[in-house]
Amino acid sequence: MENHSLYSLRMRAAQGGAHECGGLHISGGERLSTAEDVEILVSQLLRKAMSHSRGTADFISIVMEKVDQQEVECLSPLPILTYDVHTPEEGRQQAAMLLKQLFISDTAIQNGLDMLASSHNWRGAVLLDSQSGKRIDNRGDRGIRVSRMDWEKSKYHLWQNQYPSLTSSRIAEAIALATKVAGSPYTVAELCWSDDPEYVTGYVGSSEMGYCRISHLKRKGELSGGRIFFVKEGTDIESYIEYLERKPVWIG
Ligand code: WAQ
Ligand code: MG
Ligand code: MG
Ligand code: MG
Repeated sequence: MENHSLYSLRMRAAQGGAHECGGLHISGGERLSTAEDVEILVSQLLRKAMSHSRGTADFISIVMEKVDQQEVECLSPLPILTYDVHTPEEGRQQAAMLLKQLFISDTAIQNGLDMLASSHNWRGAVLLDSQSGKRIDNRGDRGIRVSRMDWEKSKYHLWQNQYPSLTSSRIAEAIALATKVAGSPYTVAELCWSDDPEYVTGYVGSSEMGYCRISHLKRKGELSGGRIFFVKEGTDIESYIEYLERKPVWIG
């Protein structure tokens, strides 16, 4: 008999011991998988953990959990825009302009940019109130890890044909994450750049403006990077986090 179950796969890798023992975050990944694809996706996650520009992992955890099919939601990928800038300073100015257009306060924008610029060992995202600019989660460096989202395979192939220049697993993962995050009515916007030293492109994501890629948000070689979610005032934080961590979403 065919197995139509769905599984959530989550990987996290660190160096110098597990994250909770003070290890440096190397890599993470989350996939949503049909039963027949589980082995392939687990080996992709392992490969990601074991060949990473942030360093060699000596702790890798992969967790697999069955997901309730009834809860799955489908979201169309955010539309893509690219801003070509020449320096990280120009890139951060562009990011600030986009965030301002979404009515995020100057204080919140500045706090978000400062926190990302000085981050070096974040595993998940930080939640900021989009008006006061105050941090509203209490997860420390662990942050909130958005999980249970992935591209629907056939839809991804169609999307790839439309955007042949954006074919990389990194971009696919970022769009899936940004789409799920923007899918909550409590998200005003997301600001992201990678913590991988060689990757300097980041984005501002929102349901209003889409996935706005910015070619430079940091200098090559820097280890800073992470994600800030700017959240509406008065959001019920617990149910927002429950959506981010637990709600299964197909992108396509
Ligand atoms: N949930 C929450 N935060 C996450 C997650 C997640 N599932 N995955 C990563 N992060 C946070 C965490 O703090 C990481 O350290 C940080 O983001 C960066 O993750 O060209 O590659 O996987 O369009 O290094 C964006 C631009 C690339 C792509 C982002 O991020 C493009 C990237 P990375
Ligand atoms: Mg990633
Ligand atoms: Mg939204
Ligand atoms: Mg990274």
